[in-house]
Amino acid sequence: MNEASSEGGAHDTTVGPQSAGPGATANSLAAGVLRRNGLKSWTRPAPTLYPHQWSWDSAFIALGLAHMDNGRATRELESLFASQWSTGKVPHIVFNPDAPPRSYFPDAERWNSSALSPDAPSSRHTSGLCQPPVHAIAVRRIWETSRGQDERRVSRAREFLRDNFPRLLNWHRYLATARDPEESGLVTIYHPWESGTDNSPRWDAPLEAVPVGEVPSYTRYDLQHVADASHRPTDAEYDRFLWLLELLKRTRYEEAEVYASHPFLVKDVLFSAILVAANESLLDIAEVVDAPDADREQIQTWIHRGRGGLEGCWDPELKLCLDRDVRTGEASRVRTIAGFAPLISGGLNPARKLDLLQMLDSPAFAGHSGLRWALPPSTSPDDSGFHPRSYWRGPTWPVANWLLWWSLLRSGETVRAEQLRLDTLDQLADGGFAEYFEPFTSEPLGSGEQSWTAAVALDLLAANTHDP
Ligand code: 9WN
Repeated sequence: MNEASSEGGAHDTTVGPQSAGPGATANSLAAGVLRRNGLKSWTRPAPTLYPHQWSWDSAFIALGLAHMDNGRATRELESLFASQWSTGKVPHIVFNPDAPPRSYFPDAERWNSSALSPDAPSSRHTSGLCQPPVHAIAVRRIWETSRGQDERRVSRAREFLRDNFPRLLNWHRYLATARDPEESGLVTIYHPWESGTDNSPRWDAPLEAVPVGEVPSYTRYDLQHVADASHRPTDAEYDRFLWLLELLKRTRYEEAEVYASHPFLVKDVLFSAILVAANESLLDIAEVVDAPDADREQIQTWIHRGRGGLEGCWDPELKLCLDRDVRTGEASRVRTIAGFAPLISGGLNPARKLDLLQMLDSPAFAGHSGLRWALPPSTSPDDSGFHPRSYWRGPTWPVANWLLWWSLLRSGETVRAEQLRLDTLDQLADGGFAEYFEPFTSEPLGSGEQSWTAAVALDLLAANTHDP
C-alpha cells in the first residue's frame, strides 16, 4: 500500500482478526481512509469530490466498517435510512448541510425535492433518484461480523436487524412495484445516475434518444477535484443528465407521472441483479428477526421473478445480459461488466454459469492480454464505447470487482473468486484506494482516498474469516 497515506500501525487493533498478520498494514491504511472521510454518523465517499452521503457508497462503506467498528457501521446505514422517502425509496444522495459551498453540483437546491414532493423527508435534503440496493447485503455482513463476539454485541446487532428489516422490506417493495409496474422482475431506472455506472456506454443509445431542452445555467464543480477532465463525463453528457433532472422535477418526482412521461426509462440488469442478491440477504435477515411468513414468501417471489427477468435479457450471441429500453423495447448491445448480472443474481443452470465464467476470462474482459491485472474492465476493450481512462467506460472499479468476487464465492467458484480477490488487493497495494484504475497501466484515476474502495479492501482482507 502507498505509505504516503498511512496513519501508521497505531490503529491496527481496530481492524480485527487481520491486525497481526500480513494484511495488517493494508488493513490499517484502509481503515485510515474510512476514518479520515468519516463525519459524525456517516462517511463521505471521497474527501472533496463527494462531500455528501451517497446511497450505495454507504452500503459498501458499512460493509467495510463492519470489520472495524460495528457501531459506526450501523450508524452509517441508520443515518441513510433516516432520509428514506415515504414511498420506500432510499435517495441516492443525502445532502450534507455543512459541505463547503460550491463543492458539488447538482446541489440540494437544484433537486428541490422536499419542496416538490410530499414523499420526500422534510427535515433533510435529498436527491430525487435512487441507487442499487446493496444495503441488505451490508446489514447481513454486520450480522455475520457480530457472530462469535460477546453477547452484548450480538444482541445489539440483532436489535439493529430488527429495526431495519421493515425499512429494507419497504425499500425492496418500492423497487419491485413502483420501479417494476410490469412485474417483469427488472428494475426501471429514470437516470444513468441511478445505475451507479453513470456514463457507461450502456446508456448512450437511450440518452441519445432524449431530446434535450433548455437546461437552467449551472457550473460543474466535479472537474476541480480530478487531475484530468477526461476522467469525468463530458459537458454534453452533463447537459443530458441535468435535463433529465429538470423533467423529473416537472413531475414532482411522482412515480406514475414519471412512468407516463419520462423519456429515459431503462430496465437495468445490474441494478436488478443486485436487488435479487439483496433479497437473498433480506431472507436471511428475515430468519434472524423471525419475520412473518407472508414477508418471506413475498421476498421469495421477488427473487424468483428477478432471476426470470434477467434470464429474458440474455443475449446468446454476446453471451452477456443486456439492459432494455422500456420505451422502444430495444436491448443495449454493449459489452460491459453489467452483462455479468446473472452471476450476481445467482441460481444459474450450469450452462449459463459456464458461459459467464468463460466470458469473464475471455480476451473481451479479464483475459485481455494487455491488462496490468486480470480484472474485468468496466467496458470491454473490444467494445466501440471503450475508453481506458473515462469513468465507467473502461477503467476497473474495485467495488465492481468486489461484487463479482462475492458472487463467484456464493456460486461455489472459490478458486476463481480467490484469484479476483488477490488481483484486486494487488492493484490497491500498488495504486492506493483510488476510485478507479486505468486497466492497462493500473494508473489510479478519479478521486484518491475513495471510501468504498477502502471498505471493500477491508472486506476482501477479512475474507478468510467469514463465509460469503
Ligand atoms: C453521481 C459517489 C458516486 C457513486 C457513483 C459514481 C459517482 C456521482 C457523480 O460517484 O456518481 O451520483 O457525481 O459522478 O458513478 O457510482 O455512487 O461515489
